[in-house]
Amino acid sequence: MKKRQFVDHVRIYVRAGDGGNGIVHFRREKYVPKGGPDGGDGGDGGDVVLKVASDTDNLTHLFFKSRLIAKSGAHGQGRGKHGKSGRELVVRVPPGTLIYESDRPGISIEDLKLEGKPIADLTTNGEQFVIAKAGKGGKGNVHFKSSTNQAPQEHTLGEKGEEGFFYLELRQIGDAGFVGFPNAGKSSLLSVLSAAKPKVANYPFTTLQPSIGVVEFNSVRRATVADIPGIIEGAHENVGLGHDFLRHIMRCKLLLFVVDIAGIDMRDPIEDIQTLRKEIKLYSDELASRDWIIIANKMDIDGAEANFGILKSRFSRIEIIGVSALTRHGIESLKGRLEELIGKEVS
Ligand SMILES: Nc1nc2c(ncn2[C@@H]2O[C@H](COP(=O)(O)OP(=O)(O)OP(=O)(O)O)[C@@H](O)[C@H]2O)c(=O)[nH]1
Ligand SMILES: [Mg+2]
Repeated sequence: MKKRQFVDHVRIYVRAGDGGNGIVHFRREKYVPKGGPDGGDGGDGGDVVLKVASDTDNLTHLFFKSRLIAKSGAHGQGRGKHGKSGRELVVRVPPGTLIYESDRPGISIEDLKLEGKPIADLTTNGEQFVIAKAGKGGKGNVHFKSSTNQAPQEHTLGEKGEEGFFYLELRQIGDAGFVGFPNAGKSSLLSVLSAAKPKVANYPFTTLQPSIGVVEFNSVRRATVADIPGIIEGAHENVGLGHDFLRHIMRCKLLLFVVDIAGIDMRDPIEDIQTLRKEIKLYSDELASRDWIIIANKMDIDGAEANFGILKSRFSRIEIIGVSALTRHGIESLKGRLEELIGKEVS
C-alpha cells in the first residue's frame, strides 16, 4: 500500500461568501395598487474559519482540497423576508499551524518567512481564526421608508466576501525536541518518556514524520517533546530526508541531542555530535543558539562507558546524561532534569 503523504506546508485559496443584496419590493394586496415597501435584507455570507483540532497532526487534507470557498448569502425577498445566510466554512488544522499571507503566486515558503511575520499562530485546541471575513447582506427598501419617501427605491447591495491566497505551515509545538542520527534511539526514548508509541526499528529513517509526546512528571507538571526523523551529514543539502523537518523543532526551548554512545553502526559519537551541531547551524543560527544537552543513549552496550568518558571530556561544558531506552537505566534522572528545564504547570 502506498504510504500516505505527510504534508506540513501548503498554499491555499480562500473566499468568504458575499452578502446577498437588499431588494426593492412593494407590498401587493388585492385592490391596493401599490402597498408600502417590503423589500427584505440580503443574508450575510459565510466566513472561512480555521479551527484548531488536536486530533489532526498534518495539513494533508488541505493539499487535496486547497480552495476553501464559503457560501454566499441569499438576496432579500418580498414581505420583508431576509435572504438566507451563507453557512460558514470551518476547516480543521493541527495545533502549531502558522498562517502567512501569500498574494504573490509561486513565492516559496522560505522567502515568505524572510519577508514577513505570520498573521496568525494557532496553537490551542478549539482556537478559531477567521481567515476570510464574509460580506454583510445589503438592506432592503423596507428600511428607507419615511414620511417624505413613501415609495423608496433605495436599497444597498451585499458586500463582497474577502478572498486571498495564504500559506499554512505546521510547526509542531514541543518544549524540547530530539536531534539525532537515524537509529540513535530517539523514538525509543520518546516511548519510554511518554505515552506516545512511535515506531521503533533497527533500520535508519524509521521515523518519517514528526510526532509529539507528552511527558508527565507528576500530577501538575508536564512537558511536550518532539520526535523528528533522523538528521545526517549534508541534510542541509537535502541528503537523507533533508533538514525540512527541523522546522518542527523551531519552537522548542531546549534541544536534546541524542547519540548512540555505543557507536554500534561503526559510528563515532563525538563526530556525530559535531556533525549534528554543524547541520543545525547551517539550517538556522537561531536554532543553534538554543539551549542544548546531550542524551547518551544505549549505555547498556559494551564500550558505551568508555565512549561516555571521552564524550564528557570533549564536551566538558555541555550537560550529558547517560541512559538506556532499552533497560530504562537513567530514564528517571533524565525525566528529573527535563522537569527542571522545561516542566510546566498544567493549566
Ligand atoms: N541496546 C539498545 N538498543 C536501543 C536503545 N535504544 C534504542 N535501541 C534500538 O535502536 C534501534 C533504533 O531505535 P529507534 O528508536 O527507532 O531510533 P530513532 O533514532 O528513532 O531512528 P530513526 O527514526 O530511524 O531516526 C532500535 O532497534 C531500538 O530497539 C538502547 O538504549 N539500547
Ligand atoms: Mg525514530
